[in-house]
Amino acid sequence: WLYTPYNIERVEAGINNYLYDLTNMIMSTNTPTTTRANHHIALEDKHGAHNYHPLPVVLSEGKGCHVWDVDGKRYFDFLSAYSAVNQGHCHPRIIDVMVEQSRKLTLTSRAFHNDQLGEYEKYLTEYFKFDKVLPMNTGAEGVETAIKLCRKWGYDKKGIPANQARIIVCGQNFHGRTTTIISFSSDPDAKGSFGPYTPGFESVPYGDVAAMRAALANDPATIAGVMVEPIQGEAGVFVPEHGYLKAVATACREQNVLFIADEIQTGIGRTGALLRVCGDCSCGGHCERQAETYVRPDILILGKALSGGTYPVSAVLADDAIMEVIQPGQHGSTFGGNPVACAVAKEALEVIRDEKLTQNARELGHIFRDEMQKLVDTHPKLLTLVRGKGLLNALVINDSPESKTAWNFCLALASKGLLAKPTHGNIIRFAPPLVINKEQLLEACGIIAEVVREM
Ligand code: IF1
Repeated sequence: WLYTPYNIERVEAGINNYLYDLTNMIMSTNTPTTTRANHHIALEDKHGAHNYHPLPVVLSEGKGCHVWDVDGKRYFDFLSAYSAVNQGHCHPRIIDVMVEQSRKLTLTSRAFHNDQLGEYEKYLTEYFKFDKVLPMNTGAEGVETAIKLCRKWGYDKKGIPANQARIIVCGQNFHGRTTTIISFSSDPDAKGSFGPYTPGFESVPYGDVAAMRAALANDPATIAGVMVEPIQGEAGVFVPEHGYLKAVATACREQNVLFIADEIQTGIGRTGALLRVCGDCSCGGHCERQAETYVRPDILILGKALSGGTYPVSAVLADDAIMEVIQPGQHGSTFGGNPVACAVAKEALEVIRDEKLTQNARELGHIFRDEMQKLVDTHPKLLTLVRGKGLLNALVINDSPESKTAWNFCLALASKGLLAKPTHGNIIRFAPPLVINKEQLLEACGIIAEVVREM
């Protein structure tokens, strides 16, 4: 086992790691990073735009729920590229399909047909039980697509007067970073100084059914849609009260308004359900059991894990009565629906099903929150609470959002071999790949507990 090429690399990397640590000690640089890591960080700093503030870790390999840095140090990945690598890093089945398809045909544009698109569209629409899909690449493009589709439906089908269509969104939302999407953001960093903004959006507090009903009662003839995240990720993993999504969807139906679910982060098993709108079930909303809580969105947006984090693939799903409003020339993308994306996404969804990753997320989610709750109970000075669903969870640090406590917590976690990132200053999101097993999860919980005790 030790002498497989893979492990020999590991041993070599370990020796390098030791040598670099030694160099650092001798030079007393006093930085948490090694010379090799610093080299990469300095390059980014000099030549890249400073639009991110990453943890000082430079990764070069990934497998399953682990990643390795340039010095061969192994970490648990508890961010999963913001829930894009649900299937685990470099899943062999997905990589094989990607390589195989890349050798045959990568891009045709939609000016011609390709032999992967139709198969994928059939598979995806059957998997999520919608009539049609419109394939795109990034999550933000998926959201833009849903907005255009919703507005056009509003004009063509609902009869909203030209340029009057409105879409209701929620406060503290995160739907992406295009100029239209940031127009309805409440985050000053995401939105500030990027105006003028796209009109036609109105925001109501998240989780507040009465506020949503009031917004929908105000001139409903000009409202085309309501767009929500079933759990707000960026806001700090805010789980709305049981029944919220159903109540919003019902209010939408009463006013002939489309209910749009942005499941880019919550979808594809992450929260212990195939889609979060299914409630606590993995049926995809097609069993009787969940009838009271299940919500079938009129428009469903998927991204991130749709490719298992190997390739940007997003999708907008809807039934014929909605999707038919989009005609040739009205929307598209050079790369949307390309053969590699189609082959990869189909395999990525098969992996979710074959490896029962939704169920795993649900079961391990309970264990994780139980373990974290023990820490919250025993360390109330440091920890406020744990919340989440499935393997999308957050630990709230008992300090102000301006404090450095959560950041320092994450640095300490990284030094012990676990990667997570603070959001909104004092919240730490924990979202490992869904392929993590119970033993690994408990080991990771042990690392978190160690840091809690030390802090
Ligand atoms: C970044 C957060 C996660 C999303 C939902 C659309 C998109 C996203 C619900 C756009 C993207 C990302 C982007 C990433 C940070 C990240 C994020 F912290 F900002 F909120 F995941 F938690 N809808 N989320 O969460 O998808 O265009 O990026 O493919 O660095 O901006 P995209």
